[in-house]
Amino acid sequence: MATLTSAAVTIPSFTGLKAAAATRTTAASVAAPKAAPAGALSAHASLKKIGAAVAATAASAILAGNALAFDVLLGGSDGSLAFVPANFSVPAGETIVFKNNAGFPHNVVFDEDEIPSGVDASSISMSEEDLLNAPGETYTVTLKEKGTYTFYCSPHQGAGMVGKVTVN
Ligand SMILES: [Cu+2]
Repeated sequence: MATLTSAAVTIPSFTGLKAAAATRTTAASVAAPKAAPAGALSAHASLKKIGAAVAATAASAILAGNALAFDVLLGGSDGSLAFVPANFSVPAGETIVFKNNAGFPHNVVFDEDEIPSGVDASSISMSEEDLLNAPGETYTVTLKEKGTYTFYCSPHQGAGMVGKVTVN
């Protein structure tokens, strides 16, 4: 895994949605979506501003078989190379669904130096070479250890496509 420069970790508010989404997640591992704690649905409300993306977001949650998931768009609808939102919180165990939106290919790689100690970055990341190429493609991960995690899109890390999730 590459290490992020401090510059890359400074996450600009690409779309203004930044801290808009506050959800909760719980711990878990990678893999298949599982039932998340109730109340996570409120996360979807914060995506309202994205307009058309709302329907797509809901669809992805349904496809994942998990209505209680936190959705993150890969690529802003305005063309920005960013995670939307780029900075959010989830309760431990809540499923996070990263969905290809625009400007792909994208991927999701957690920085091994910027995640809670004891967590294996490779177990929660896509490989650097693995890319989501098609619109609507998703990558799902569930984080069980509390703490902050920094992640990036390897093709666009240099362009500032980095994000941070706080697991409470
Ligand atoms: Cu990207």
